Amino acid sequence: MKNLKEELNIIINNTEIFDIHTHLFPSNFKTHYLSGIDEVLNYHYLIAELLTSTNTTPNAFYNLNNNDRAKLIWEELFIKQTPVSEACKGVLTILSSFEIDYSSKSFDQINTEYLELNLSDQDILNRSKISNLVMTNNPFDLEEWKLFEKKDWNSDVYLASLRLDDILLDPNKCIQTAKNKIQDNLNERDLIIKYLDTAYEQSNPVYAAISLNKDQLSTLIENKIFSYIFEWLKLKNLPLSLLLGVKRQINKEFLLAGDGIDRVDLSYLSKLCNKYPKNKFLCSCLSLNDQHELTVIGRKHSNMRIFGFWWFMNQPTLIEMIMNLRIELLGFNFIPQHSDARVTDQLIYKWSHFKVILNKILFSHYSELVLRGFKISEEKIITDVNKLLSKNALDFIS
Ligand code: FIX
Ligand code: ZN
Repeated sequence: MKNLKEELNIIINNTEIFDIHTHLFPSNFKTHYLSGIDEVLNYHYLIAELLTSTNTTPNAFYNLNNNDRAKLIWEELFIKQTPVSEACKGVLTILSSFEIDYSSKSFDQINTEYLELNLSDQDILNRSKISNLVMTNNPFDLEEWKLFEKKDWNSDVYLASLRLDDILLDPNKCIQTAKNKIQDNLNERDLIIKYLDTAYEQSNPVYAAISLNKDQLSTLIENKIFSYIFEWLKLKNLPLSLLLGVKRQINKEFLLAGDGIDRVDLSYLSKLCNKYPKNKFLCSCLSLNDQHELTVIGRKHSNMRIFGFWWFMNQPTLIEMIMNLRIELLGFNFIPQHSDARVTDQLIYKWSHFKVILNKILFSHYSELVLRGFKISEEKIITDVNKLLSKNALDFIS
């Protein structure tokens, strides 16, 4: 075998990716599809950075149109400050990957040059080697759900997931939505299940998902509607993806950029895995505090699979530390990353940044095996990288 680092680089860059959690939509779904440098700059990670590091007030910012917001973020974070945060570096990775020499240009020039690239969503997926991605689809958001009335997009590439947060946040609204659609005299519980059945038939989801704060996690196990949903998920063989530890709107004025971290008690995750041994759970935790316990729980419950570095965890220093921990405790039996992209172009940076870390980590683990006389072949690396970037996710959801 050639130089291990180079070999790893080639294999990692040639392996197709199954992106298990995004907020993306196909380009034909014009009302929800986001792409382009304006949208990239309007990412809520960058908005939070702007609102906490400059004098711009949330009110003044949100009164601007999208293009002016993007311009302001560019001016404040990229020109006046040094764009050193992970989210800022992401923007520069995207621009430099298209060889846009941003240093000598105004924002309008950069924007024009970017638009001239005329990128389709498939161009971006190809560039990032994404074979499939999972969308976040809320069956109780009827505008968004119109996607499934359309047939002009590729449902083999864009896979659905049923996002169920609204059932906890606003059960009455969900029951009313179900009532309007089902037009049947069922009790509330049966209405929801029948509505989910319809949503399942329409969208063919690969999992259902819910994000939870501390209280929501600790009471999920006794939630009446969810006890039926767990039964339904088992019947459908659908995993439930648990996104744990988000505290929504710790700063309401920031809108989508105002969510923070909550302290969850992961013993409830273990309880769920025990109470529903035939159900499958995917899990990602938002706080660094929970990562060790989550990894240990991953060793104790075969019906739970850890995935990704969610949001505030998606920082290179944390990824490196926690991914090493996961490998040390679980081998390669977890799903190391998802993009959480909201703008299609973000796939470029989310995955290229991760690949650099993956290369470094795999190099150190393989080198340790070599020191112990273990033979690392090209085939073995291809198999491992394929597990990490695609197969582990596909196996768990099938
Ligand atoms: O709940 C989620 O799926 C989160 O990923 C989002 O709500 C969050 O706003 C986000 O974009 C994080 O990356
Ligand atoms: Zn998300």
